[in-house]
Amino acid sequence: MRRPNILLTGTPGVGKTTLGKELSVRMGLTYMNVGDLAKEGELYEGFDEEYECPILDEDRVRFQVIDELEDKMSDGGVIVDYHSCEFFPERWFNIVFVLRTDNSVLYDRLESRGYRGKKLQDNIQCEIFQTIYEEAMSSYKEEIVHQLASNTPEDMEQNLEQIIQWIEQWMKDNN
Ligand code: DAT
Repeated sequence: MRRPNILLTGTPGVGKTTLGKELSVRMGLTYMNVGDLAKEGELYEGFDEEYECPILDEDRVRFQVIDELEDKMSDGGVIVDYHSCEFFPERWFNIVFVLRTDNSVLYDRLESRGYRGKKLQDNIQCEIFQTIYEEAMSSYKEEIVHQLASNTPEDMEQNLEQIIQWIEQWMKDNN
């Protein structure tokens, strides 16, 4: 039985992890959080004092993580969660969802996550400039990239239902 691979992307705090984990439970898919893989592998190249967080070694994330994921991706049925999307092989994903959150809502979420100052401002700006959406549109075929509003629990439920419907249709069409 073939199953699709799904990319969930968007600015930190938009709800990728919450949605991805719930989707994996409901559909029996494998959830992979690339940020967590980088943390587990300690793929860092220093510490950013201003951001008060480790600096990811993007090259090692690219190569090590991609190597690690490659086999899983070819089996299908994987949900990948990451706040960037340009360095994954395009062929991995059957569909890409970019979650979007209104500025004031995102501000509160990131503040309660402990983000302050420049780190908070930069992430809000990333969302205002729809940076990740544009990155997705230039990295994948436009027709497989979809934006989903992710402000309220009702949005999340609606998004889950929509994605599940899409998965079920994909499995009918591809098996
Ligand atoms: P991300 O993985 O994109 O960084 P998250 O899943 O950790 O985001 O969510 C950040 C916070 O927002 C977390 O406290 C859960 C909450 N949240 C996520 N999606 C939501 C939604 N649709 N409605 C209300 N709260 C949501």
